[in-house]
Amino acid sequence: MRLAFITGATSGIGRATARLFADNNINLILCGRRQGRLDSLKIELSNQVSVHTLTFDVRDRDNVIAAVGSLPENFRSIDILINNAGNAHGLDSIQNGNAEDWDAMLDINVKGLLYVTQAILPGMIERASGHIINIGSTAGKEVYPNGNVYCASKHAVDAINQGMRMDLNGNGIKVGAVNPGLVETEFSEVRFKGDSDKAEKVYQNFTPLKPEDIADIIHFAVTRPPHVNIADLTVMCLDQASSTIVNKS
Ligand code: NDP
Ligand code: 8X3
Repeated sequence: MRLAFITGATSGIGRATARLFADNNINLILCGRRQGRLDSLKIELSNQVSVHTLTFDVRDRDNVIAAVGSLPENFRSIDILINNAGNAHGLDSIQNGNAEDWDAMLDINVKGLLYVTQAILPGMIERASGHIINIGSTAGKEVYPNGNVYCASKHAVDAINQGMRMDLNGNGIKVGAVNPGLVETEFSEVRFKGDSDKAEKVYQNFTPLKPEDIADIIHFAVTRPPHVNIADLTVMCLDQASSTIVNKS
């Protein structure tokens, strides 16, 4: 059985991926900051697969290293890394932007992804085997008004995904990105700092993607034959044509 390490498993895309992987006999290391949610998910999925949880903030490099270093022997051979933890913080013009939001997005979405990857890669390189999936976004392919720094963080994920694939070429490790458009998760709740009305409006009057849709695509990517690597995949709901064009009629 393969073993997957999923960051941001407490919610949305990460949690849906954990559930689908469990349904398909992939053992799990589930990560996030909310210990209670990790505990519940472990209870839910432990009758299907082996589950280990790690509670850490991806922004804290020492914690990332300590968490990965604390893995028990039977959870050390990680086959799949899903670099999913991330969020938008705020939706403001550059002139009205909040520097703390900028720090959060760059520290979590970009530096956190790098810290986790750096902690896990040595084992994959040693075994000459592994699969890394970076969760980017349509915001990493185009910029939308007031999306400035979130879009920059996801453009960075796009660049890192390409760079990782080049640098790891010849090491037996697959690297690819899945770039979703609008997915109804806690994403907008976080972006709007708990303003549920504002968050709900983002997904009203059209049918957005569900986290399970993205989990399905991630599972497709990790079940291709050994010689096939999904390098870069963008997915939107039927009603979305770009970041700013969404059919809400
Ligand atoms: P959610 O808010 O539902 O989930 C975000 C996950 O990231 C949570 O499990 C959260 O766990 C984790 N996370 C956030 N900050 C940290 C941190 N500092 N340290 C560790 N874990 C953290 O959002 P989504 O599921 O939608 O987002 C998942 C990924 O998908 C993100 O990278 C996002 O940018 C991307 N994405 C989302 C889209 C959407 O429309 N929803 C579209 C395109 C991409 P916890 O709070 O427990 O730490
Ligand atoms: C999430 C999609 O359009 O809200 O990455 O930025 S969007």
